[in-house]
Amino acid sequence: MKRSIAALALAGATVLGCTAVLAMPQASAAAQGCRVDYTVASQWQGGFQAGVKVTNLGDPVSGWSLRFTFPDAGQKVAQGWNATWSQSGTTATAANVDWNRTLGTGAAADLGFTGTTTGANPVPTSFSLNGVACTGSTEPTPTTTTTTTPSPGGTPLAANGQLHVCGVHLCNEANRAIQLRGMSTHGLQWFNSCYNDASLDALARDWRADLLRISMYVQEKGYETNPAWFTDRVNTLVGEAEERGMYAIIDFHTLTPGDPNYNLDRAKTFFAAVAARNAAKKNVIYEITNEPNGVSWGGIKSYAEQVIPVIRAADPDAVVIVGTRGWSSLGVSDGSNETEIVNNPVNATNIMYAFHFYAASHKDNYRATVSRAAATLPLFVTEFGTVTATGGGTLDQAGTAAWLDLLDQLRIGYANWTYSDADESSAALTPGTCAGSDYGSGRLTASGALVKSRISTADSF
Ligand code: IDC
Repeated sequence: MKRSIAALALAGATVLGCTAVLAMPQASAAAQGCRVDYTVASQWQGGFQAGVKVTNLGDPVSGWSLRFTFPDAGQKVAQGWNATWSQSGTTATAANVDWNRTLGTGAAADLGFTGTTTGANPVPTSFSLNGVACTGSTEPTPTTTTTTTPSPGGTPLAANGQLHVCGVHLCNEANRAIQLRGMSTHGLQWFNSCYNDASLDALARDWRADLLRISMYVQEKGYETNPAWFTDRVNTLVGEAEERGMYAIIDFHTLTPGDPNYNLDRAKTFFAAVAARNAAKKNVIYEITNEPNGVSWGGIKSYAEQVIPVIRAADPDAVVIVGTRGWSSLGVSDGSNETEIVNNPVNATNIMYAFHFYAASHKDNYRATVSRAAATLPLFVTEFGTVTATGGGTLDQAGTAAWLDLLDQLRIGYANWTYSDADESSAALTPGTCAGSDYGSGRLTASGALVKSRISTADSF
């Protein structure tokens, strides 16, 4: 839900107030107006991190810059994201980057930055978008500020229906190649409380996610410890995604041990149950093994050829995704490449192959492999991180942008690790978020803001 007033909020949800009306357009002029939600996500001695969500309330703009003034001359933008940041005196400017150049009516860009400060840390003032003050309303028709943004064509699920693989792409019922973009849960055994009505509403409406990947670890206190509970929880989350018009990837999150055959019997039991339960649903995609490691491609293929028939017996038309060698790197992390799959594909139809990357660890040689493989193999990036492969470490903004630009260009779907409040830099939500009911912009980490800004752009279904 969009708020209808201009609010400048600090962490702790203090509404600091709305300001005077500006932007009186002439009768023939384009409607202009904007709202800014400014949130201090965290503060420390000498520094702070802020989220700046700018919502365009006027006619669509293509190319924009947001300006604001720091009341304290000691405040400086140190590093920003989702825009090109600059500062002159106390005036900071955030100019659009390529992928958020267009802001439709009601569309928002989530920007953020870390800043330095020498003293008090007051909230900036005088926000303006393309020179028009962000008062939270347009003139002269304030009613436009209370409408929620209709998503064209309804939800992703309503727009696309039952999916299938066509050539190297994922296609919708109209046989059009589509890209699904969304988020992965963290391990349900640890972060189950992060998947509730409020968080899933935010994911579907605010993030405009097409997809929820449901990561069900098998080991590490996962499925093997309580098959009935995990099966039930996965089924429930598939239904929660469906209610909100999102697709759901059921991820049988094998990791350690890396040979999926270790879990073959469990996989057959689990997939027989979830495929029977969800057969009538159009929003389900099955990912039969997360990241095979320490196992040959032949071993993975053999596993796939035993699990896929179990799924097909219950749910014949669903897309199935098969993990690849070397932690779903198409073999690259094991010194191989996609040719081992191209020369010896899984003997099944309507399947895709998984590729995973972590932007700070996996660079050009991985991108080159994906570019090449995408010409022959249907690929789905069922998991990626903006950080290092440990799930922590530095956020690699440039690497993430390079990857997502490539995936957009190739129309390869993706899910980001993770939609959780884990205390690690890959998590999209700040620690403690899931203990409350606020999943708004103020709870985003730098990674969350970056990924949300990509996922929430208009789909090209
Ligand atoms: C990581 C989690 C971390 C957890 C660890 C062990 O982020 O909290 O302690 O798993 O289970 C993957 C895996 C994914 C990893 C992630 C980051 O699919 O399970 O999650 N990662 O290390 N592959 C590459 C990176």
